[in-house]
This record gives sequence, C-alpha cells and structure tokens, in this order.
Amino acid sequence: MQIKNARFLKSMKSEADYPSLDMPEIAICGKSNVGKSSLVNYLTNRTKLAKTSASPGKTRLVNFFVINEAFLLVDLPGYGFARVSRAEQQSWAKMIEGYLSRSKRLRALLILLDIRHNPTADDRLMFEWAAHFGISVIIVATKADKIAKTKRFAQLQMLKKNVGGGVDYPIVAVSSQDRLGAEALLNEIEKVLTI
Ligand SMILES: Nc1nc2c(ncn2[C@@H]2O[C@H](COP(=O)(O)OP(=O)(O)OP(=O)(O)O)[C@@H](O)[C@H]2O)c(=O)[nH]1
Ligand SMILES: [Mg+2]
Repeated sequence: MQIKNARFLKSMKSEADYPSLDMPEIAICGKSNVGKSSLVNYLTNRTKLAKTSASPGKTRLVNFFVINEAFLLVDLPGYGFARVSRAEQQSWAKMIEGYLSRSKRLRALLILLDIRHNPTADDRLMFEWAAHFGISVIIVATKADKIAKTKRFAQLQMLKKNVGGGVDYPIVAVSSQDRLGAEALLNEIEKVLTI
C-alpha cells in the first residue's frame, strides 16, 4: 500500500466529536515522546501534518487523519508522562480507554515502543486493553536509528517477549528520522484493512 494523500480531519475532546465518516480506523498509541506524531508525518510523507515536539505531552487530544480517502489514522495522546498532574494523567487514560471501548471501526492498534527500552507497566496495560476489547495489535518499535542495525533483531525479540500475554504479535522496526520501515508497516496495516 502507498499513501497518496492525507488530511487532518478533526480533534476529539469528547465522544460528541467522534467523526461520522464511515471508514475503518487504525489507531496509534504509546508512551509520551515515543514518536507517534512523527510516525504519522513519516507515513504520510508530510512534515507538519501532526504536531511533534521534543518535550513530552504534545498531543493531548485524539486526532483523526483521513488517509487515501479510505481509512482513518488516529493519533492518541501519549501516556506515562510523569510531569503532568495525576488528574490529567487519569483524564488521558479515560480518553484512550473511552476511544478503544467505543470505536466500532477500529481495525488495529499500533502500540509504539522505543526500540531501546523494556515495555513499561503502562505499555503492558495497553496490550491488556487491546486483548480485552478484542483489538488486533501491531507492535511498532520506534527510533530504530538509535541502535546499531546488528542489534535490532534481538531488541524486537525482547520487546515481543516482554509485552506479556504470550501472543505472537506482528512487529515492525521504524525510524521516522532515517525514514525506515514504512513499507513493512504499511503492509501490516493493509492486511488488517482488507480482512
Ligand atoms: N532519533 C529519532 N528521534 C525521533 C524519531 N521519531 C521521533 N523522534 C523524536 O522524538 C521526539 C518526540 O516525537 P513525537 O512524534 O512528538 O512523539 P509523540 O509520541 O507524538 O509524543 P506526545 O504527543 O507527547 O505523546 C521528538 O523530538 C522527535 O524528533 C526517530 O525515528 N528517531
Ligand atoms: Mg504526539
């Protein structure tokens, strides 16, 4: 699959803003700063479609993008950002869980994990939620440029093993900075869209 066009659709604060467009959805979640918004830009070949930031906590709403006028990419707010209040962290968790539990058109959840780090308790909770709601998961190991090529395979095996649940999830390494991995990831996305 190739992404030929992409446009921002809307941000969602509450359920009332949920888009009425009848298209399948692919959602992107992960820890704050893991590279979610950068991935949206890399996949769509646009520099500023999704706002990115060096400081965590940039994306605070659920943002919808229309891809090829055929499906929606959904950029979820990052979790696990320590420097926000407990109340705000809970409101993010509610937003994410609310979206996952209600979306009827969600085909897969991309759970982004930094290729360098062991999954956190929050990451493992995302896998549990996905399993609970019966949502397919594709693991995306981000910032692959940060480790030597020779070490990537072992890190992917480590991530797969340590997310818990004993499921053989599809996993793809990407680098939005070095523009690596889009083709493999788009192939995985295409599989879940055509089922
Ligand atoms: N080296 C490297 N840095 C990256 C890559 N992708 C993203 N970054 C950097 O990581 C930081 C966070 O990127 P974002 O895309 O804004 O992260 P996010 O997951 O959307 O963050 P929140 O919206 O805060 O949850 C930025 O400084 C990016 O430049 C990558 O592939 N390689
Ligand atoms: Mg973001």
